[in-house]
Amino acid sequence: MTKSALQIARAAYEPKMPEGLSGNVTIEEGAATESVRDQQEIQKLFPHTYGMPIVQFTQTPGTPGMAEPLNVGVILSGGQAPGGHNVIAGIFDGIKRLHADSRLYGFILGPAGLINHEYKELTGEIMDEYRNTGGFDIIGSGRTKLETTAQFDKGLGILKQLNIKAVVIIGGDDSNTNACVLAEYYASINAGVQVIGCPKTIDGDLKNEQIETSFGFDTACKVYSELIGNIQRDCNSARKYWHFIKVMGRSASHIALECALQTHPNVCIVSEEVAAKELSLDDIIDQIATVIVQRAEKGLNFGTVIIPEGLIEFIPAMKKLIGELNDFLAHNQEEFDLVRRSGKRDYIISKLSHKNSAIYASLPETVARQLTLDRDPHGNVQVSLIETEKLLAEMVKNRLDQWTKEGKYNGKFASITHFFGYEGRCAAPSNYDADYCYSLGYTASMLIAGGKTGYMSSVRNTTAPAAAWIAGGVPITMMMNMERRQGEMKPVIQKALVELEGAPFRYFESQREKWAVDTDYVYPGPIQYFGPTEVCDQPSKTLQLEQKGKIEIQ
Ligand code: FBP
Repeated sequence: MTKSALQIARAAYEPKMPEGLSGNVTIEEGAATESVRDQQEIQKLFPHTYGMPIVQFTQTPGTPGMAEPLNVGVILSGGQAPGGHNVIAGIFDGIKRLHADSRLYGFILGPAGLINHEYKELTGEIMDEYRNTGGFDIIGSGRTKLETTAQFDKGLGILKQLNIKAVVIIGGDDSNTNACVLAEYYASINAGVQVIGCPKTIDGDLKNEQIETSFGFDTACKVYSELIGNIQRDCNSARKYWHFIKVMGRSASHIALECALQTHPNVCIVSEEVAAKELSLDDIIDQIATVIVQRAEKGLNFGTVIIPEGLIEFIPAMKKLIGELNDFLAHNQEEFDLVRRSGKRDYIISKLSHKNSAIYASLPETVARQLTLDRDPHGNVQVSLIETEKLLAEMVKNRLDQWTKEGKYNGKFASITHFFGYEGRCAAPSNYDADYCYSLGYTASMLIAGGKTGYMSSVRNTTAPAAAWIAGGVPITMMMNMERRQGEMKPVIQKALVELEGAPFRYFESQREKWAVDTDYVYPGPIQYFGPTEVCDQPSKTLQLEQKGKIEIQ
């Protein structure tokens, strides 16, 4: 592999670790735990893994060791997130420290690798190629769901063959829910295989009292913020464009909010607020157009609007429309496929209920078409394929044209649209993510050594210097509740949406009017890997506000 100078320098970076993980590691157990809600149902479904205590590691002198080698399997599940390779490096170094003959096996292309018995041994040489790099390419990732006992039994075959004592599943809320179900199943049949989860997703929506953040969020937001900052500097230089910038986040708006905290755009839409205030698409267009008018009055015919990827499904009326479309297409896909392309829009308009039909008819042609395209395997619309940024730009233009005719506006308006997602998911991890991920992986190996199963690796207090971080494990059942999924009540990890009462949103709310009309842009610049700690090691603004109530360094 040819490497850049930065890659070579970065390969030598030694992630900072919590003191509790150095030397010999002792496990301290807390009190029994309960699930966040629906305790009785969850306990019934997870009799072997429910109620376990939170555990925390403390350091005692000596070197951790085991009498026998410890073979471990690792799976990367779902969308890529910066730092995944360091989680694997942490597991590798952890198990090698426990016994030099321990082996680490990576299952190829996600959970499917376990089911199909596709794996590769991760040797020291391979590992050294991937330390502190972005991407999941060391073994690849996939979105196959591990959920049936037939899959679990098939997986057990290869685990037994390789003498694997534990599997680490690195994934988001759904993958960790599945890790918990797998842990319970293997415990119930005395399979002799432990299962540990690791919190991954750039979306930042796998977090709770014990899990401060999912890895990858920090780096991805820093990459998007660098790009947004560059665009802001460009639009503040040319002074002629409004940029509509959609950022990833399938459901929650954490990425959009964090990018706003880092860059101070003129507008940032937060889906959770849209849902709470029951705003319509029209209200959102009005809000954006009003800011454009206010800035035009000051001669500022340029600006930035940040849009969360999942917005469309949080607009109550759009949610209803999408729900009816999902149902309709689930039952009439064949007939719909037979309709000629030019007639599809009218066909849908003729089939929907009166209200939804009117909303559908009001949408621009492209978005109307995108709403009827490519359902995912569960029959849901894929929001990342809907060009919300174009939808909003086009509708804002129409609104401004109308206001011009009515004499309410006489500024100029030209827009450019962007979608930032894939640009950030495989970036080289920031120091925060490199350190956090390595610690999560090392912690996972110590949880395995401690005989734990059904736990998620946890590293807390991460706004403090790394030495003071607290490593341990949280029973996954503790994060669960019952939710309706595809018509059935299922145990799932609660997804963390943006809390409107939380410090990050509150801070944004207190600043947004100023950011709207003033040009108070921040240009964060690229992630720095070498240099002063206040430049290189800052956690996200979201985390700073959540933990300290303030942003320490802009
Ligand atoms: P995970 O939740 O699996 O981490 O993935 C999140 C995400 O990056 C979303 O932000 C985005 O909507 C989605 O993945 C895109 O999925 P795909 O990689 O399948 O295009």
